[in-house]
Amino acid sequence: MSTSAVSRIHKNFINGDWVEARQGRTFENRNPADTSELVGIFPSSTHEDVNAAVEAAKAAFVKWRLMPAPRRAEILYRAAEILVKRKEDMARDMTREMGKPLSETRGDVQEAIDMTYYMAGEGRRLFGQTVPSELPNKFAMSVRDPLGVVGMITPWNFPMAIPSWKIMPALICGNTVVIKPAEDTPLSTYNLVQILIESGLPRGVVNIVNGMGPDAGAPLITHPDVSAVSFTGSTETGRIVNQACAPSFKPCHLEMGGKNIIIVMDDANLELAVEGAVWGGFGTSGQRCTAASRVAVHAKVHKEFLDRFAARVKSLKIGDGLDPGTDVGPVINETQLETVMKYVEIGKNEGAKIVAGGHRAESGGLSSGWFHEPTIFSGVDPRMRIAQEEIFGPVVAVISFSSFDESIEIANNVKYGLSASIYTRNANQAFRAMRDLQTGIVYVNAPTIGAEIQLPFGGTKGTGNGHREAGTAAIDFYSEWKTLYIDYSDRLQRAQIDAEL
Ligand code: UN1
Repeated sequence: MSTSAVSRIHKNFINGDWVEARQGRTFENRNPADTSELVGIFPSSTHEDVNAAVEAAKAAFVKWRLMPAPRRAEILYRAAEILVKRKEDMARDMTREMGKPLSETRGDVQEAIDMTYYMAGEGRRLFGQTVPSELPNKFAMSVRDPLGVVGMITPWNFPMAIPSWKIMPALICGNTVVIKPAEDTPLSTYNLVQILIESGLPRGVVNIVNGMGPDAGAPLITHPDVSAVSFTGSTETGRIVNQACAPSFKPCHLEMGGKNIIIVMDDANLELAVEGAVWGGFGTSGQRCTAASRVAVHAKVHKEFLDRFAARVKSLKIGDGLDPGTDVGPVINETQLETVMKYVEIGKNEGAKIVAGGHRAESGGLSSGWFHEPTIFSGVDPRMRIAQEEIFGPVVAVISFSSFDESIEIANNVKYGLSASIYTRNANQAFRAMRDLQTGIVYVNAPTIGAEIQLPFGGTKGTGNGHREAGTAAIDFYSEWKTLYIDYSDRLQRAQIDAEL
């Protein structure tokens, strides 16, 4: 089945039915590479729709939590199989709705496939602990309980992968879901949930409510029947989500901004470091929370690196992501383009020097999309705003340093802590960097992007609030420990007090 190239009117998905928003309002989803192309029309929901979705998820939880996890897993396995078959169509839809090149949207769908298989496998694990009791004839163990209804708010840059990072672990643990996808990319969440439905997911277990943050997202996170919230997006919005969850102590997982760095030491393989900086800085047009928006280069190799980096970046082809020759697609929307252009001005005013790009890209048929040239600033002081603030666009700040310790200090001296990388051939330096970089993810001789789903994903400081997605770490968020003591001695045994056999 192909959903590509069909402009469709979409609905919310509540309790197994496709329904319009109660107030009948809609919004448009347009292709950022060519805004004359309408990808679809989606409902603009309010608290009434959220209430209906949460009610459905709450009712569905009663049975879903009791379905054995290996049975739940069978649905996920089937979904993964269908995803594999539809990968190309899903990737095309995604490129049309958010712009990144097909090779990358295929990767996004692949990440959802990987996560779905992985979490399906967890259906036969979900390990707890069995430990000896200190008392005789007593059994002690811990098991994982689901939380209930989980509310999810997902971003537009990984519109299938990130919903899968949240939905799949939530489901395998026995939770039910209400998801509000980003208003720029609702179609990819539809495609994912459609596949779960075809795989046999019972009614009400996953519900989609589309719309804007204040109208649909806010009532979701504050709803008393939503037991936990998972949010990926900006640090500013994450703070609002965190505060909204605080009064009721609602568990809340936040995955937020980054100001990730690639450190290039003087002994690095420069060719490799340049390729890493190009992919890390300009993959997804720099719109990854893991994007390498800072590159710190040892003074001894700074000039050579910069020359090569700038030459490579100038040769990148900007265009429609559906065109196989495209390296860099558009940014997501007009607001984001304006933000990028604003930061380019800020960088210039701060005294940094543009060595590649610097402008909106409009010639050669790009004027009807939100394109910006891949842009490099050199001569950047680490305190400048372009070296401190998340831009979320194709702008890289190159900083010079003269010692290993200085590079680590520069790396850590930002308010975010998602991902960092070092290019060096010196094992001692690599291990010191792994120890001292204050980020949730560290790469050696690879760029800051490209995390795999079987390990924890997330960051420190302004990037996160201590939780992680992916791998078994995700299971930790989507389940609650329950500790079980079974005394089969037939007498009162007092822990810490009675010791005799
Ligand atoms: C994101 O940018 O929000 O590690 C997620 C990576 C991808 C995921 C990025 N696997 O770059």
